[in-house]
Amino acid sequence: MRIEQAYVIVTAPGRNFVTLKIVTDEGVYGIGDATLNGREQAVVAYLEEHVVPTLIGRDPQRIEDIWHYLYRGAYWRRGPVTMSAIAAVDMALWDIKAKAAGMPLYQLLGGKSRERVMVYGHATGRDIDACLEEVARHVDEGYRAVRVQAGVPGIASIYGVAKRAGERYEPADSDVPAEHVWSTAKYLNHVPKLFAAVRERFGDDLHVLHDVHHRLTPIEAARLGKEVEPYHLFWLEDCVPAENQEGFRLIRQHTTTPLAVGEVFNSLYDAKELIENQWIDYIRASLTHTGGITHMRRLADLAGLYHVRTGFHGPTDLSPVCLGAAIHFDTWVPNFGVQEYMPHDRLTDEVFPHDYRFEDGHFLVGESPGHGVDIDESLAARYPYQRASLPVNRLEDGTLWHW
Ligand code: CS2
Ligand code: MG
Repeated sequence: MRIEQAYVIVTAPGRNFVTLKIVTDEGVYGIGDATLNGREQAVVAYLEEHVVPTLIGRDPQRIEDIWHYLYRGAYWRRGPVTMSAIAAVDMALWDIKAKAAGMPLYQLLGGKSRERVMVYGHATGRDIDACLEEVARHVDEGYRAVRVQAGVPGIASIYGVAKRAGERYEPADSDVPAEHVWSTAKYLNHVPKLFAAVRERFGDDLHVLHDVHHRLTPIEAARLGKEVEPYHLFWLEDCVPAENQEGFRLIRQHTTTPLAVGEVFNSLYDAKELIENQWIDYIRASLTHTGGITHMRRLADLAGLYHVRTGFHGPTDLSPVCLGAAIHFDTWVPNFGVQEYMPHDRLTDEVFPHDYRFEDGHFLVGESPGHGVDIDESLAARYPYQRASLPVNRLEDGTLWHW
């Protein structure tokens, strides 16, 4: 089998998605997700200029060799653009291998470790009451785990909270980055009240999660972790920026609230100290941004040695291709924790037909050969790329801060 053709498809059925399609001389093809929110065109150029020309004529069954060829052959290792491009190739090649074998991807990985994959949904509201209504809606829809984010009095707009009631929050929503104003003091005073209200109304059984979006320092994160301990969070996510992995040592010394991190990571090396020192409980990387299935299974295996479980990133800005492949991975991986789920809109689901199913707070993996997600290219062509950007935060005195 040889790779005959490879090309990139950019489509924006509501938001941008970058898909790599690899076609073989035997007619079998595979697709991979290369979407890097707000930086999509950088990955398109990387793939078209530097990756696709090197793939033509290669044996697509040699996934491991092609991964190392692209990783080492670039000389410039790692980084989100490089690793998203490699991931798209990797995902497409696993899709091809599984189709050629006539098996769903999870079988090639080692078979089922579980019958279904627990997900967490997103409840957001401008204030605590509105947020509780959203949590209630998720519980009614069968979710066992819900991420809870609410507006904070005195902060006009918060990334991670929907702008209007009933709407979902959209990570990248403006042509150039919007600038929000942030107050750590107001936030820290408010979050424990939110979780007290959640436990009061929904009792102890619901898994509740919270995302800090990298906005605290380690000692502030330690305070938050301690103060929400009575409400038994499933996890506290991205409580500090993780470039300095040592920061988690300090947080860990102070709190038993489980910690999750990793959605901006792009390689195992970003997480190595965090895992080996047992400073975290969940690794949140995604197949798309972290080198695909080949690299993520190394990361998951390392994590498993240290009791760290997976909790893959699953926002709307990763395409159904990534989500579909992740559900196969989650079905197999022994140290699974939870899968994030922000449902794609109807149009996106039409552009990317798939065989995974959401039922009763869980995903059920499909049985069709490959990762079970396809792309309708003629429909995709109707929705051209539209630039969109993630926001930034400034402190009240104007200092540029994290999201
Ligand atoms: C969020 C994401 O899903 C999450 O936990 O942090 O919405 C994230 O901000 C976006 O994927 C960024 O593109
Ligand atoms: Mg997050």
